[in-house]
Amino acid sequence: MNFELTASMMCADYGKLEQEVRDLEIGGIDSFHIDIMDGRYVPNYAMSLNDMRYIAGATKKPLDVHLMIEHPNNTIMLFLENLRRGDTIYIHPEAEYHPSTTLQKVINAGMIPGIAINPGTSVETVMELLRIVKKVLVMSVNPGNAGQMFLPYVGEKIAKLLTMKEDMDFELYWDGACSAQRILEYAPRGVKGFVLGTTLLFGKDKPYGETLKNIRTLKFD
Ligand code: S6P
Ligand code: MG
Repeated sequence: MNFELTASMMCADYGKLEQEVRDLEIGGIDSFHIDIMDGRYVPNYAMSLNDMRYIAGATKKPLDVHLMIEHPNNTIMLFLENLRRGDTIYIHPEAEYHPSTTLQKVINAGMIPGIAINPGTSVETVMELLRIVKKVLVMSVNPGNAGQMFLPYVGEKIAKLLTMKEDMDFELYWDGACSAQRILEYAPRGVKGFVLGTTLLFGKDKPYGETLKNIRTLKFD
C-alpha cells in the first residue's frame, strides 16, 4: 500500500534534535511535520520559525509546515524564505481574512499550498479553497496539542472529502491521534499520508526505524 508517513516534530526530543532528525531519516520517514503555533490561534506555543529553519537545514526530506497562527498572510514570507521547492505550507482558513491571497503567495514561491481543516469546520465553508490547494490536512483532534483523543465525528468529513479529491485535484492527509488502526482503515480508502506523533511514533521504547517498518508492513485486506 502506498502512503506517506510524516513525523510530528513538536513531539521530538529537543535535547538531541539533530540526532532525532537523523534517526527518523534513517528509519525511513517521508517528511517532517512542523507545528507552528502563536499562542493566539491555538492556546499553545509549539515550534517556531527558528525550529523550522534548523530542521530545514538538517534534512533534505520535505517539510510539512502546519501554521496554527492568526493572519498568516502577515508573516508568511518569513516561512517561505526559509523553505525549499516541494515543501508544503498548510494554513487554517479561519485564521485569515483572505486565505486565497495567502495561498497564492505559497504557490508563487513554488511551495505546495495546503489547508488544515479543524474538527469543527465543515467542508462547505472551505469549498472554493479546495480548488486552489494541493493538500488537505484533516485534523482529527482540536489543534494545539499532541497526545489528544481522536474525535470520531471527523470520519464523515473524511468520507466526503475522499469523494471530492479527484475532481478537485487535492490529496488528503491525516493529523491527530494517528494509530495503526486508523492507517489500516483509511490508507486503503485513499488517505495519502499520516502525521505520526505520540500515539504511534514518539516516546516509545522502540527505534523509529522499527516502528516505521511495522507500519509499512501492516496487513491490509
Ligand atoms: C496538533 C498538531 C499535530 C500533533 C500531532 C501529534 O495541534 O497539529 O500535528 O502534533 O497530532 O500526534 P499525536 O499522536 O500525539 O496526536
Ligand atoms: Mg499538525
